[in-house]
Order: sequence, then C-alpha cells, then structure tokens
Amino acid sequence: MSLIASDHFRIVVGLGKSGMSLVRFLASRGIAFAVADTRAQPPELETLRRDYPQVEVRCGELDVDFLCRADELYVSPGLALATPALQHAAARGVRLSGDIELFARNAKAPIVAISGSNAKSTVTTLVGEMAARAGKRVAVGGNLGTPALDLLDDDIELYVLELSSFQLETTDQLNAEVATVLNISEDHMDRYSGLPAYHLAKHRIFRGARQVVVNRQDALTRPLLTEDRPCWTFGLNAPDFKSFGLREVDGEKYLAYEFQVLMPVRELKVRGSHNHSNALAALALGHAVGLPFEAMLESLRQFAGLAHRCQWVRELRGVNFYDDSKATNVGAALAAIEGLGADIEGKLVLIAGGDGKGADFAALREPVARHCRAVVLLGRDAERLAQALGDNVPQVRVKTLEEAVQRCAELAQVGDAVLLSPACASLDMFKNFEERGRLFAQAAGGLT
Ligand code: LK2
Repeated sequence: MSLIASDHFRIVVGLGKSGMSLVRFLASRGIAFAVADTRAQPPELETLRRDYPQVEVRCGELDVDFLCRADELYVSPGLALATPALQHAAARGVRLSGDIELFARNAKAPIVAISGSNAKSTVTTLVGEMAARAGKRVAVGGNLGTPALDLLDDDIELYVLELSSFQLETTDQLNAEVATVLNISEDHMDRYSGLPAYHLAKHRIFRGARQVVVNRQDALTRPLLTEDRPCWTFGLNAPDFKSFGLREVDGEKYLAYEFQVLMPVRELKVRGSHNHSNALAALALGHAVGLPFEAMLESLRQFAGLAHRCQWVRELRGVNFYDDSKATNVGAALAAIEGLGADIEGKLVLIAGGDGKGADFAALREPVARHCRAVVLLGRDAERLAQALGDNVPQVRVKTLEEAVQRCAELAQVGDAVLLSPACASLDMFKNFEERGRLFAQAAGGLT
C-alpha cells in the first residue's frame, strides 16, 4: 500500500449499486475508506461484510464527527446533498463528491456524456450500439446498467455514460469529449427547489466538455457558453450547418445532416416523433466522436427499443398491452400517451400513479381526455392525479397493479391499448420501475 494512499481517508455514503462500485474501486487501489448508510439494513450490506470484512460500516443516522474523519465523501445519488449531516461535514472542510467525479479523474478514453429528463437511456444505448458496430471498444453505463467505475479499463476506447442530475450534482469536472442535455421537463421536485435548481444540476454535465450537442427545440438544453467549442444541434425541423434534423423528399420524411438526407424514418423500428428526435441526438453525438454514418444508420435500423419503454407485452381479444413503466415523470408519460394514442385505432386505458415527487400533473389533463377511454389510478399520488385529470375521463381507483390490469381488461374495447405509463416513480410500491414493469407484464400475461 502506497504512502500517498494512506494520507487520505474516504467515506462512501450510501451502500447501493454505485456505493458497491466505489468500494471495489477504492479497495482495488489500496485507498483507505469506510462506509456509511442512513438505513439500518442497506441492500448490499451482506456482500460488503462478506467480501470486505475489514471495512468499517456505520448504519443509521449519519454521524457528523465520523464523516469528518474523511477528507472526501462519495455521496450516493439517492441521498440529497442538502442532508444536514453532509452540509455540516462540508462546512468543516470535507469535500462532497461522487462516483462520476472519481470516474472522470481516472478515465483515459473520451467520454460521451448524456443527460436529460427523458430518453437518456435510449440515446445512451443507441450511441453504444453505434460505437460497437463501428468497431470501437466501447463501455456503456452510469445511471443505467453498470455503474461507471466498474467500466474503467485501460483497453476501452470510448465511454458512453447516462448521467442523472443527482450524479452530476456531485461531479465537479466531467471533462467529457461531448456532452448533452437532451431535454428538460419537470422531475424530482421533491429534491429541488424548482426547475432552475434542477436545470443548474443538469448543466454541470458541460463542465470541461470539449464539444456539446444541443436540442435546438428546447432552449433549456443550451449551455450558457457555446461559442468557445464545437456545438452540434438536433431537432425535428430541417437542419442547417453542424446540425441534424428531418427533411421531406417526395412526401417522405428523412433523417438528415446539414443538406444531405441519410435515411427514411420509416426504416426505424421505433415509432413516434420523440424517437426521431432520439435517433438524431444519437447521430449528433456519434458524429462528434467520429463514428461513420454507415455504422450509425445500421444501428438505428436494428434498434427495437428498450424494455419498459412503451414495450409491447401481449394482445388479448383485440386489445394490446404496453409496458411504459420507465415513465417516471410527466414528460415521459405525455410522450407515450400522445405517441401511442395517435397510433392506435381505439383509445387508451391508462394505468398511472405512484410517487409523483411533487410534480404538477396539470399537463396530462388535456391529452388524457383526448386519448383515454378511462384511467386506472394507484399509489401514493393517486388522489393528486385524480384531481389534476378532472372529470372528463372515467376514473377507477385500485390498490394493486394486478387489480389495475384486471380492471383495464374489463374496460378496454377491441382496438384499444392498455398502457402502463405512470408519470410517477415506483418506489412507494415497488423496488424500482423495472420490477413494476415485470409485474405488469406478468399480470397481463395471466389474463384469460
Ligand atoms: O430519482 S432516482 O434517480 N430514480 C428514480 C426516479 O427517477 O424517480 C427511479 C424511480 C423508479 O421507479 O425506479 C433515485 C431515487 C432513489 C435512489 C437513487 C436514485 C436511491 C438510492 C440510489 C439512487 O440509494 C439510496 C441510498 C441512500 C443512502
């Protein structure tokens, strides 16, 4: 163990998935550390005790004096930086940091960094596929899949990271090769004072970025300073220089770069204008890091969409069931309701509700009235949703997801679609949105 390492003492605060990746990283580098968690029984405690029996762990209420033994804390994205114990430690000179900051300090290959309120997993996955098809040794992860620190490897040629606002809050300098905020709509209002604070957290992704990608139809995605570095844009209108967009030729819509058409949108397997936007964003990011169009377009043709993202589950007596459990905010649910609603013959029977995280549901009112035959509401914020949706659509209240699926099956008519798109986080009733989606598919699969 080196002398330099023993000068420092770090504490991993929050022992979840990224917490364990920090533990593995610090242990492998011989850096002295301890672990703290606010919960009595953090999910990874068993694994930690088994694999790292020598590591000190403190569970329960955070102890400021203990935290102050560290020169740096790696704070879980699940824990608000405003937590008093963390703020007291910071006031006493302890640095608050996170796994992404540590990743950025240690990554030796260029980083493509992707944030946004919605579509970040889709675009991250697309750019990863594009890079792999182009023959690059690429590692994909962050807020989806593998935690960033577990991706670190000297053989990697390109990192593609999905980053949440919480991960960015604890990141000082990301130094990405190219960074983007795909879109901004309200989310996590239980953790931010308002949209400006959330916006500010997301924009930390641009710190030290050599190039940026901007959504030209969403002004909130534009960094304050673009003049000093290459800036690419994407949007659903016709592109100009350094930009990606849609062009119509002989009545057919094409993905296009500058003045050149690339591919008709009908060759995409995923539907809806938001998916055209996602394809264009991925092209812009891939182009910024030098990926060839041929490989990128083939990846777009092959991409069939992510699990729990408006995923078709089954058909029963002329009714299709779709799992959009990943819609954990209003913006995502709107995209699904408007996209799928316009695509089907009949109407939607919508399952919504859960932990609304302090969201304003008013924007759902009109699209729900237009596209839905009925809404089935559940979870912590069912009542607030019911109020916001008003009485121009029939409402049903249920206690469980199984019951919700059952009621939807009774309400739906031939040509309709049953859509789970909750506009809420799942954490009030489920482990995460993946579990919520699996249980929905299971319940739908069990209908006879
Ligand atoms: O807010 S989160 O980034 N993700 C939820 C959301 O977007 O609403 C996902 C909701 C769902 O239905 O799956 C988030 C919430 C809680 C978290 C977290 C991220 C808790 C956590 C880590 C990351 O660990 C808790 C440790 C606290 C010491």
